[in-house]
Amino acid sequence: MTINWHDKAAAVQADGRAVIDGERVWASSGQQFENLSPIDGRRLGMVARCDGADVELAVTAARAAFEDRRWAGKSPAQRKRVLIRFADLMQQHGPELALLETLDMGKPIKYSQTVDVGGAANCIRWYGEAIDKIYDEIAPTPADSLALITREPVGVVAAIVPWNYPMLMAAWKIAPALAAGNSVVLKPSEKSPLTALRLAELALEAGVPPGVFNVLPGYGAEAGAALALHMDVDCIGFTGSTRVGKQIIQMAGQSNLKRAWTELGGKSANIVCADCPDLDAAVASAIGSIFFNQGESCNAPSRLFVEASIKDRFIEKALAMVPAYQPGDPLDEGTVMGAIVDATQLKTVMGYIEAGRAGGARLLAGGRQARTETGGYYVEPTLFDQVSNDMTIAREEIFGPVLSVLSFTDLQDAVRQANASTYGLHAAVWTSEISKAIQTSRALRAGTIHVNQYDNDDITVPFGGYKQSGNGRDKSLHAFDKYTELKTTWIQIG
Ligand code: TXE
Repeated sequence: MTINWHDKAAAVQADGRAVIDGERVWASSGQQFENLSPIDGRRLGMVARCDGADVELAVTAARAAFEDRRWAGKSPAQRKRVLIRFADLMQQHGPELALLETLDMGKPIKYSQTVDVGGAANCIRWYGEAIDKIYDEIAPTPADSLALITREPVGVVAAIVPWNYPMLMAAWKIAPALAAGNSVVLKPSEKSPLTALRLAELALEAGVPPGVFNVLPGYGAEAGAALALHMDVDCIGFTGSTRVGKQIIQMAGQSNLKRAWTELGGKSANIVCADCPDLDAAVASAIGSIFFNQGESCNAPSRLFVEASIKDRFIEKALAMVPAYQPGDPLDEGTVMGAIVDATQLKTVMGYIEAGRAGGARLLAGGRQARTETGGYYVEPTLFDQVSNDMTIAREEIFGPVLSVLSFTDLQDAVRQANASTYGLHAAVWTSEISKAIQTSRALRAGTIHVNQYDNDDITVPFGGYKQSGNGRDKSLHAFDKYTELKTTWIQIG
């Protein structure tokens, strides 16, 4: 069935009220902010501008829900059933959620449906399914004792998430946190609050008790900081910029030393050796991955290192692919690159393009705004050649559709340059030689190393970074480590 997204979009009336203790409410101050679509600048609705007072209400509700065990006290199998129902409801409401996501942050509707709704629902389902299959431990202590090692929920978890994958990043935090029995207060980005609010309603409908999952839209410096500083929040899971990640950890230390987990920026290196097994696949992946989500991905392979002997051929093939990524109307099913999230981010991206030019890199494609007549924010897919690792565009996270091409003659030197970054989120190497692949993978300091691909992903693998790309890991069973405490109960038996 084909959906007429434009008709549906015209009918959207966004509900920007917070969800606290199971109720849709405006901010207690009465303050609101405007939510504009980056597709065409149109107003989607007004959103509650929550601040410290609302954080107080939400944390109090979350704490009460945790203390009376209305959720934590359910058996893992009971929580599983509710979470699976929640995932089912997300899929049933898939078109609505996808449309909200696309209108709110500008990504193509085709990806909102598959990557965002599909990925987020799968994440909720996966943690729901996992939780009743995890056993606790007994330590190998002396015979006169029995030491139980059990996992308990940490209590009240705050989750602060960004705008690039609003629903998916929310799911990566709330799914393991809720499955483990915690209460959650989620603060979506002020740039993309709509799907998180809808998720909270669907969670209630699925049977997550009121107070267990609260959503507070608002600004970082107001609602976000109040959560990070709150004395009764036990744990905070953050995805966003490295700049704010550092503040989150400081605020945790300044307040109650809440556990602070951060998934931050990246400047991932994609190293293509001359013996790469399939040059066309390497080109398609390098181009597809940097322009996916308009380049607004923390793991985007934004530094491309190509071995000098194949560089000309590589670039020729890459340039042939670039026009396919020309930004289009995000509501058209055929569009593969959409709008940049807002005017601020557009300015940031254009500033980096200017810095690339001024720094001496050679602009091979793009470099300009597009679709300006729409009133939205679009940037052409942009390729810079002759980039060196010390240029601003090779050092700083652009978070836009801009690829920097560097070349190398010595693989060890390429690895050294790849590692010469404050970030360490993802990296890749393309080669036909297995020992070279493994040696390179071992030498690269990043949380995920891709070999002969960049695009594969799965909820079963951890996601997170080395160095200033953050700490802790989202996804996989390892995410439970962040949202549970280990308790030892030592029993004397003789
Ligand atoms: O992120 P912020 P912004 C990078 C990317 C982008 C840049 C700026 O390079 O260009 O960051 O984006 C909340 N206390 N990434 O400004 O500010 C904020 O409200 C508590 C990479 O949008 O880090 C939002 O919910 N919270 C990244 C969240 O933090 C605060 C994804 C992220 O916003 C706060 C996003 C404060 N003082 C941006 N200030 C990735 N790695 O995926 C802000 N927030």
